[in-house]
Amino acid sequence: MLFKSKKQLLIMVFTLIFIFSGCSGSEVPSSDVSQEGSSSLEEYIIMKGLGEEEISISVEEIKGLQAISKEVTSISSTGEENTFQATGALLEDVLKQRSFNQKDLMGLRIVAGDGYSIEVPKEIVGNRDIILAYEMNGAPLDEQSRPLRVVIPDERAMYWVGNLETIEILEKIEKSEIHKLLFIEALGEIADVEDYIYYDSIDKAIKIQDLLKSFGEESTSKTVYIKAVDGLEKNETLPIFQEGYIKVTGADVPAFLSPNMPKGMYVKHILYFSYDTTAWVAYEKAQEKLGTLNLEDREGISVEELLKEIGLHEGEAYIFTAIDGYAVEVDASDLGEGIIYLDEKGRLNTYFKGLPKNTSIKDLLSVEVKK
Ligand SMILES: Nc1nc2c(c(=O)[nH]1)N[C@H]1C(S)=C(S)[C@@H](COP(=O)(O)O)O[C@H]1N2
Ligand SMILES: [Mo]
Repeated sequence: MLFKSKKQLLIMVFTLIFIFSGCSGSEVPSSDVSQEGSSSLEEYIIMKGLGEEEISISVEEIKGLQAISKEVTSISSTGEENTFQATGALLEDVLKQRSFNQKDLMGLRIVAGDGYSIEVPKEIVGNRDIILAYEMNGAPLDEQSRPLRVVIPDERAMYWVGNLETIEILEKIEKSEIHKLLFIEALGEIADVEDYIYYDSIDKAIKIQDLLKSFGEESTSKTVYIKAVDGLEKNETLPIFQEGYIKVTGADVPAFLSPNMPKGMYVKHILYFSYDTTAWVAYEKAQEKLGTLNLEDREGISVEELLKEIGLHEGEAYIFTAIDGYAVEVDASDLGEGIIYLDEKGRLNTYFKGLPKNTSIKDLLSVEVKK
C-alpha cells in the first residue's frame, strides 16, 4: 500500500524530470535510479536449490503466511541462554508451498547482507522449527537485522542470522576420508607468516591461500570442515575459507579469521580442519582433548588415539615425515606404543617404545596412510 503510492510517486517524479528536462532518455539515468528505488521499496529474500533457478520471495509474502509468535531461547558460545518473543513465519510453510519438506533437506546455508554466512546441518534442519522472524519482543526488527532474522529455538545464536539475504538448500555433503594429517604447529616453519592485528596485539598468521598453494593442493571439495576443541563443528565454503587466515600466535590460537569477515564467523581454538583427504591438526589442542601418556621420560599424546580422533583412514602402515623431508614407515600394530610430544625447543617429535631409534623423528610435519 505504502509501496504502491511511493512507487507511483517515483514514476511521477521521473516523468516530470523527463518532461521538464526536455532531453533525450540517454541523459536520464532512469534504469539505474528505478532499480535502486524498487530494491529499497520492496524487501525480499533469495532461495537457492529448490529448483533449477533461484527464486526471490518477498517479505510481504512471508508476512502473509500463518504467523507464529513464540518464546524462543538462543545459546551463546559460552553456553549462556537468552530468551525472546519471536514473531514470524515458519520456513517449513515456505517450503511446503513449493512442495518441499524441511525434514528431507540435507542442510542449509544462510547468507546475510553483511557477509555473514553459516551452514545449518541436517540434524538441526530436521529437528527444529526454523522461524523467519520479522518481529522480536513485539517490535519490528532493528536496522541491522532487517528484513528478517532466522530464529532456531534452543540452538546457538550463531545460527540466528539477521539481515537475511539468501537461504541455500544444500545437497548431500560428501565427507571424504582423511589420508594425511599435518600439524598446525609446523605451519609457521613451512609457510609465510604475516603480522596480524588481533584486538590489542600483533600476532602471527598464515594466509590460507598461500598455505593451499605451498602444498600444491587444488582442493576438489567445496567445503572445509572445522572442529574446535570445545566441540563446535562448522563447515565453511572453500571460497570463504580461502579468503581467511590461520592465526598461530597469541590469544585463541589456532584461529580461523579474517579482517574482512564478521567476527561471528571466526573459529577459535581449532582442534583440526580438513578438506579433501587432508587434515591440519593442532597438537596442543589435541593434547588438551586427549590428555598425555608417559613413555619412559617423555610425555606426549598417543599416536593411536590421535589418529582415531581425526579419523585417519586405517591402513597397514603409516608414514611419518619431518619438516626436512626425513620419513619413516611404522606398522599399524606399533602405533599403540608411540607418542608425539613437544620438546623444550617447541618441536614436535615422535617416540616409539621398542622400535629402532630411526623412528624417533625430530620436527614432525605429517602422518600419512601408506597406500
Ligand atoms: N547478519 C548477521 N547475523 C548474525 C551475525 C552476524 O555477524 N551477521 N552473527 C551471529 C552470531 S555469531 C551471533 S552470536 C548472534 C549475535 O546476535 P546479537 O548481535 O543479536 O546478540 O547473531 C548471529 N547472526
Ligand atoms: Mo557468535
